[in-house]
Amino acid sequence: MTKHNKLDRWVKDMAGLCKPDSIIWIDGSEKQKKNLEKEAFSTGELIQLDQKKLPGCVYHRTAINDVARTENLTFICTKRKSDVGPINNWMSPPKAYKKASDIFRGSMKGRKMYVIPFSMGPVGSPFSKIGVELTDSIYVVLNMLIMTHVGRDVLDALGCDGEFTRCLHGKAQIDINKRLILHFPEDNTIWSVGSGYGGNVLLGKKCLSLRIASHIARKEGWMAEHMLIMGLEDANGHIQYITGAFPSACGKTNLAMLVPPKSFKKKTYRVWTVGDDIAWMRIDSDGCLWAINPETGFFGVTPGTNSLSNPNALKTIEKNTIFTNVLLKPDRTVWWEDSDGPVPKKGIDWKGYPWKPGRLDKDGKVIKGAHPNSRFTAPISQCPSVSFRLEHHHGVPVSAIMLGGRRAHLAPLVYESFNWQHGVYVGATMASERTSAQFGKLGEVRFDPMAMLPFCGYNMGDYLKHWLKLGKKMVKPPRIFYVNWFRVDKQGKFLWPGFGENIRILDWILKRCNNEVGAIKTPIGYIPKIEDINMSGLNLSKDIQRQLFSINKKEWREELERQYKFLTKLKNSLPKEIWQEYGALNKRLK
Ligand code: GTP
Ligand code: SPV
Ligand code: MN
Repeated sequence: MTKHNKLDRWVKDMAGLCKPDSIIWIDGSEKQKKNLEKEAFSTGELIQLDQKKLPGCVYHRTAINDVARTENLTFICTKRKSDVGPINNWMSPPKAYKKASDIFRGSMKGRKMYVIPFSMGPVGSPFSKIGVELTDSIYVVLNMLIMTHVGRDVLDALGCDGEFTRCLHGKAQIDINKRLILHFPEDNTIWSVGSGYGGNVLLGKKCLSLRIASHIARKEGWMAEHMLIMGLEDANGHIQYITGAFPSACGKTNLAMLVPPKSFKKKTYRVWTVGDDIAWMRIDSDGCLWAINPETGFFGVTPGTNSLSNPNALKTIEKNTIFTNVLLKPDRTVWWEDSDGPVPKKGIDWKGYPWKPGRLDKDGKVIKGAHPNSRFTAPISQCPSVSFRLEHHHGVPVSAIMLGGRRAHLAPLVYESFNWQHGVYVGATMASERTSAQFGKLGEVRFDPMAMLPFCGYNMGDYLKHWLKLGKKMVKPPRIFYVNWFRVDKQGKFLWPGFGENIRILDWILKRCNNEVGAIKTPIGYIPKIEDINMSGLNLSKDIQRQLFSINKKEWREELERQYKFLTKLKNSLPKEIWQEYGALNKRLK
């Protein structure tokens, strides 16, 4: 199948370790895909959904203990521990290869090994990266076909000696005690074993496009970020692009395909979706920052997705979609909490048990039909707002970068950093409440620099240095903003309606980029003058508007203490500029 000797050798070596019954090369054809689906239907790995109502759609359940990324089992494996820094999990490469080999050994007996050549970014573009994933899971193959460019043309682009990331995945026993997600940036290699959940096993996504790519980007002078990319076209046809780094399950997919509400009349925008999760950005010959989305699909959160919150997502998932861990209805369609239509009278829940609304578990909690981190996998090309520049190798120029997270208190709806260096400080000290996209305690606030805490493939201090360095190289660096859609009132209700209404904040961000409005200087950054935000048709009381933008100095001083504790964890790798910014903020808050 390949004239690339090193690739051929590696596939044979890995097959020697895992002992599959056969090896199948994925060619990207519709025919092969259909055959794989058929095989997965016959084994129960997939269930075919009603082909009239949901053409091309399939259903999958993961194991019950395998429903989110497992950050504690995720390691960066470099020769020197100091290269991964104080907050990444580290394992020495010999130990990591040995531990994983013991699990991989013979684990594909009775199974097939699929070879998936894939490209992150358009095939053949100078800014794309090629990987080859070996897996014993048809579910993984079908997801990769949606999420990346797969097939023969990738092998052609690789030629007989091209560089590629060696990605090995095996389900083994799906045993949480025998699960490891290992990255070897010095070998351009990823090994993932013992899981069947998206972010752990679709190795082009977080593993290659963030952890390995961030390592490469540092060497090559570009950035690999956990960001959405969207364009906003004004009435004159002028399009400006914004990226946004929010932690997992904090609103990237929703914002990337936002539909402006009817009540927002003053200015009409058309939204163009470029990406919802990952941005690769580099300084182009014009000295500006340009971004591409290396993926071709969405792996999006289902609960809460409905025709009011995200109409474009609903249109995107009408066909050719893989639904994972949602509720299966008797008519072979799907449902999840807060979706459209009536709550079904019965169904089979994400665990595979008969389900009825309102049933309680042994702790008295309502049993959900869909897991809170249930997902859809769908081609970005099916999104009504997909950008016409998606496949353009230069990508799109970036006017503004948003940072954000879930903060019930403290952080205002939006503020702007004073400059690039201050913006990097805001990113370095970002914190957010934990969501169900990660294993761990829900709701706990944790620091998550640039939404990259679980995804940075090297020392976080060096990563922040890299941001500072690139900022100095740009002729006109994007402005950096912070947004928080999740502030609540005393009753715990969201103060801001969010979703489509977020256009009002994006409108202000663009006005700031175009020097059309002033702002109020506060200790933490510039906040809007209320009259500069279009609130027409929202019915938000003056008091709520005030609460949304209030900055409580006492609370911020407490936050500053937490920031200090977090930053000291990064130790001496932390750039001095970050301490400068800390000192300046401390002074402003006195
Ligand atoms: P990952 O795929 O894990 O990286 O998540 P994401 O950042 O793309 O988040 P997504 O857009 O899927 O949203 C996650 C959850 O946040 C969903 O349950 C949404 O309903 C909810 N959400 C998104 N945007 C808003 C908003 O503006 N306001 C509120 N209140 N909730 C939102
Ligand atoms: C995230 O958790 O940030 C996701 C989903 O986008 S996963 O691919 O599982 O990482
Ligand atoms: Mn994500």
